[in-house]
Amino acid sequence: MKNRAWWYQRMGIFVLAMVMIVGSAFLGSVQALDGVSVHGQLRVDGINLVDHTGMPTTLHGMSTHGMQWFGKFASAGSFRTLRDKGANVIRIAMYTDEGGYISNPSIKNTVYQAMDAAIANDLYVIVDWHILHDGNPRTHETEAASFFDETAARYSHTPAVLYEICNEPNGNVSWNEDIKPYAEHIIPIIRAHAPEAVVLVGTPTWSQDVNVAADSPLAEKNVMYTCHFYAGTHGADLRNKIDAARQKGAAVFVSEWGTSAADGNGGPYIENSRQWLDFMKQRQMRWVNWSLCDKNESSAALQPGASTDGGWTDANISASGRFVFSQF
Ligand code: IDC
Repeated sequence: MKNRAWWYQRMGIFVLAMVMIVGSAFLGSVQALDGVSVHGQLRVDGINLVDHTGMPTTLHGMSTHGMQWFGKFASAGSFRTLRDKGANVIRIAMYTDEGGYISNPSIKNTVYQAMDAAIANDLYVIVDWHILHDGNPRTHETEAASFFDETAARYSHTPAVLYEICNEPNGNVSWNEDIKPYAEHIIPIIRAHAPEAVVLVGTPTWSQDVNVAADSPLAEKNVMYTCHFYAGTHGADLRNKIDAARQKGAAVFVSEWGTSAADGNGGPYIENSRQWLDFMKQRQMRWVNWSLCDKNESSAALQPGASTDGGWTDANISASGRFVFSQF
């Protein structure tokens, strides 16, 4: 004969097991539904990115490598795989230089296909005007104006798109003389079609001097200033700049970071990366990682030869990719 206490204990175990099963199924579905259909139009509230209900919302996902080289990885299959792993944003890096848009404007068609594939997977998508060796955004300002006019008109119907108007200003470039006037020209062009779109603005020194932008912020609403870091190169000094900018009221977004050193190689520096991720998590900030490609460099998330259509096994994913995907 089992006594009453025995039956109570069994019932307790059964109820606990049911709670755990139902709970984990629920959490799993929340994670998979962290996309545009849940959060809708994002906006900037103080220093935070919030969703259509006003809830602080974090974007976390991958940046493509240069679309002119690795555009094939920006496919519906890869994006579905990333989404299933928990990502909710994709950044499409359209280089201006190095065989990108300036010499080959038809690259925009590959970019639009990639944006459509991300949107079809319920992902947010950042369209990135990827200046790099052309360090001053004014160098190709005319082309930027026409690209963003066309792109914002094309995507005005969806809350999925964020506009990153200059990847990394660098060299002889000033916030007040170059980047800010450039942003004041480009943002209204975007807003004419997509009045509520969130716009990400690069900062001097390869998008590190967010504190400089914070001293002279843009008057426009729904703007975030970008900070980029590479875990093998940047540490506490750059984190302090982010805190200084936020204390001045500037919203900061990490639209690119790598587990490697700043040249895209070395490492991956997993412990330094963890410090950065903890720092961001504590501030309800998240990130976009460089990069979704199979190039033989340590910042690449995939191993050479990985499928361009997703469905990767562990063997197809690099050390960096395994760490980053586990952090979505
Ligand atoms: C790097 C790529 C590398 C490519 C190089 C030049 O990883 O394969 O040869 O650009 O095009 C950035 C830039 C990003 C860089 C990356 C790593 O935004 O374009 O990619 N990086 O160097 N800023 C800091 C680091």
